[in-house]
Parts: sequence; structure tokens; C-alpha cells
Amino acid sequence: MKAPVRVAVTGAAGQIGYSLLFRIASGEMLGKDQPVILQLLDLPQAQTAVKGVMMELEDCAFPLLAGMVATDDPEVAFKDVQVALLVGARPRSKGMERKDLLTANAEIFTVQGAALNKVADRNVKVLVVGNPANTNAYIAMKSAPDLNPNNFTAMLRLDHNRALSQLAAKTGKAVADIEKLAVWGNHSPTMYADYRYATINGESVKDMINDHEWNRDVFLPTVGKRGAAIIEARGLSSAASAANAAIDHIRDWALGTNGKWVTMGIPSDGSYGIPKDVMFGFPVTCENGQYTIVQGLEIDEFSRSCINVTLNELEEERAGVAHLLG
Ligand code: NAX
Repeated sequence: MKAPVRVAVTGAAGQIGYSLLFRIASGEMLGKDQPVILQLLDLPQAQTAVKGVMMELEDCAFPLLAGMVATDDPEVAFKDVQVALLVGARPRSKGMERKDLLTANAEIFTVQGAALNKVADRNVKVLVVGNPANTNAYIAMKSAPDLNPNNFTAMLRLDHNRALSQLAAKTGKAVADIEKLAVWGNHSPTMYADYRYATINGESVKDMINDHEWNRDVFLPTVGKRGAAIIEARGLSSAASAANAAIDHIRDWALGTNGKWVTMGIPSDGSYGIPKDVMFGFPVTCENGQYTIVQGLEIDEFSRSCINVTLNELEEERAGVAHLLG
């Protein structure tokens, strides 16, 4: 039996937590031969609810669940963790300006980044799900100067998976056969889902669809506004699909993609003209626990204008929290 991996999940009492924890404990994220210890962080007022979730986890009698900890202290939750899923965040409340939301979350992710810096495993893989995910990940990364910045990532996988399913529906093909999709930028309606290089059984998806107006006027708005459509229909924001995307993201990062492209929000290394350190969605492949940006893609005029919109939004968010990062 392998040694257990310590996995931290913040916001453990929330909706995404409830869809996420059981799948991690059943081995869907790190493999069916990999025991895990769950280290659950939530606010003091949510501790009773976390205990309830832990009771249900116990009642599943998962063979791979080697232990659990519940706490409201980030330094306890992150102690020696090799994977940290930062899901908990401050939601936008009535009358709250975007600026206030950014500031409230900046405070949370400054503290959590510092705690990871102090107590996490030096190779910890961090995925930020809590919104605004890219900027929160950027803040955590900047608050953890002793950790490799490349260990901090933001979740764009839900946008990627949403785009895949729209393309499968449009082409009438199986979602599993679509390869080489890229989603650029911010996890927000400005993200740019780019199927110019996508293939289905080797055939070009762009040629199959051959409809720029559909791309611009239907596909991109549908993917971009999917979160709002789900709130409208369900009365609650996406949870199971978000948890699923988080599992996909960490599984692929840890276990590899066999050369297949996936989308991760990662600190830019300057590729494609994205300024260094901006936490940006890129197409990547993963191998041996490391991700590599897919290089050499041509960025045409339409793509560049879409990428600039999402980049500008991220730069504005970054400027909005710069004063908090010292
Ligand atoms: P919930 O409101 O159901 O749960 C959030 C949980 O986080 C609560 O239990 C709360 O007590 C806890 N929490 C708040 N502040 C905390 C802190 N400082 N430390 C630890 N725990 C804290 O929200 P849920 O639906 O689970 O969504 C969680 C986050 O994911 C939200 O920020 C949401 O906007 C974001 N999302 C991100 C997505 C993505 O693709 N990146 C998609 C889905 C989702 O909208």
C-alpha cells in the first residue's frame, strides 16, 4: 500500500465540497491505489456542518480514506499537504461592489498563501476554485515566496469541459473524441474558448463547423454565461460540475495527460505575449507531475482580440489588489 497523500480542501462545508470530498476519498482524483488523508478547512460557524460531512464520509467506509481532520485554522489544515484545493471564498453579497469582493477575497488568500508557505509540503499542488479564481490564485502565489510559483494554479477546467460538451453537441460527435481544445484567460465570461486547433478523430473541428458567426455569437457567449444559466435554472451555482472539473484538473496534473491537451490557469512564463506571472488559462500537457504550455500556436486577429479582453480584465483585477500585496 502507498503512503497516504494529505489533501486539504477549504470550504469543506459548502456545496462544491459536498460534491468533491466523496470522490476524492473514493480514489477518483489520485488513483484507486492511493490512500488519502482529508484536511478540511472552513469557518468557525461551519464546523458543525463539516462534522456532519465527516460522519457521512465515515459511513461510506472508503478503503482509501486513511484519516480526516477538521479545523478553522489554515496552518492546521495545510500541514504537510501535497494537494490543496482552495474552494472556500467570500461570495458576493447584496450591494457589494466588485472592488469590495476582490478585497475581501484578497485577505483570505493572503492568509492562506502564507499558511501554505509555512506548513505545506514543498511540492504542494494548489488549485484555486473560489472566485475570482485566477486573482485569488495569484494572491496566494505571491503570499508564498518560499514555494515554487508554478505550484499555484486556478481552475479553468470547468470552462474547458463546458466548451467540450457544446462542441460535441454541435458536431454530433462524442465528447471523448475531441482533442486539442484550448481555453485562454480568466475564469469569467471573458474567457476565450478556442477550437481552431481542435480535432475529432483527426479531423478539424473548425472545418466541420465552418461558421465564424456561430463561434462568436453562440458558442463563446454560451460557454461564457453557462454559470449564470445554471444559477437561473437551478437556483444555485454550479457545484457537481465544478467539483468534477477540480478532480479532472488535479488528476491530470498529478497523473499526466498522455500528450493530450487540457486547460489550466497557471502563472504565465511570458508565452503568447501574456505578461509573466499573470494567472492565465493556457493549453497544457502534463507529465511526471509537471505541466507544460503547448507552444507554437498561431494567434490570429480574432483570437488576439479575445485574449486581450480577458487579459485586460485580469490586469485590472491584479491592479485592484496590488496595494494589499506589499
Ligand atoms: P458555498 O457558499 O456553498 O460554500 C463555500 C464554503 O466556503 C462555505 O462553507 C464557507 O463557510 C466556506 N468559506 C468561506 N470563507 C472561507 C475561508 N476564509 N476559509 C475557509 N472556508 C471558507 O459555495 P460553493 O458553491 O461551494 O462555491 C465555492 C466557490 O467556488 C465560490 O467562490 C464560487 O464562486 C466558486 N466557483 C468557482 C468555479 C470555477 O470554475 N473556478 C465554478 C463554480 C463556483 O462558482
